Amino acid sequence: QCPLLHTILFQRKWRKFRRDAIHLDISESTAVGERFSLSNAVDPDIGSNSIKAYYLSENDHFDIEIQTGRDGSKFVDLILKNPLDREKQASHNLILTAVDGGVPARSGTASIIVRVLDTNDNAPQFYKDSYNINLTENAPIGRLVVKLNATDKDEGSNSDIIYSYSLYTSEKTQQTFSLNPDNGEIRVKEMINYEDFRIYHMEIIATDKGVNSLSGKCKVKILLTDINDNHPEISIKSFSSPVKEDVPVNTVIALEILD
Ligand SMILES: [Ca+2]
Ligand SMILES: [Ca+2]
Ligand SMILES: [Ca+2]
Ligand SMILES: [Ca+2]
Repeated sequence: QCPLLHTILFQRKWRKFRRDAIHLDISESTAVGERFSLSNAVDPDIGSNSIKAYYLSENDHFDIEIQTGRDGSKFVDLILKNPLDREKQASHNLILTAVDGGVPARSGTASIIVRVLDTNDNAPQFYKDSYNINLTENAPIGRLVVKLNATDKDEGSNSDIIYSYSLYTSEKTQQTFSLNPDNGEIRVKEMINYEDFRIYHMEIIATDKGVNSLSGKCKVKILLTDINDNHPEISIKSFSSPVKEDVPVNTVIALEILD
């Protein structure tokens, strides 16, 4: 049989809904049981009075429920039967089929495109819980120590992150190392000296900019490594009795070397 003729026959038999696609925006936090009207999807040519049944394509999240009005017309609602998760599936494509009571029965289909809207239900997460970083003392001011990177599975401002020191981070540490709130870069802010202080502990918080903001934490330990930057100090001990004038050359008086 001619494929083109077959297609034409097929199109005649299958009537169309008023709209080919129904677009619904549904928040991922929508409660199970919530309903969304699909009634205006029906083609007036079929006539809601004559519709006998609706069918929804098989899926994990939605059901339909049909209600009959006083005049016998049928209304169809889409009902959420399982919670949505935008981070797992951001859109759902369903097919709604309406069948009328004629002989032979006529039917039509419309696609339902559900876009899942984001809510802030994921906290920012650092790649690791803790970082140990070795840093040579006397590193120049402005030197990058580490760039932290936290990610957030949500969308838009729900996933935009601000970095900050937690209260656990001492003032001295905060004075010595700067933290860029926008990009998570930690840089040397003050002269660092191994002989003064060897380990800095910090805790960084990543907070998202969502309405009910969520946050994640990580610990950073900066260990200074020594370089030989101290000249030996020489002190000459004084004796109770002065050195005699006629002391022979090469006699050791007293030397103490401190480093
Ligand atoms: Ca989610
Ligand atoms: Ca978030
Ligand atoms: Ca989300
Ligand atoms: Ca040193």
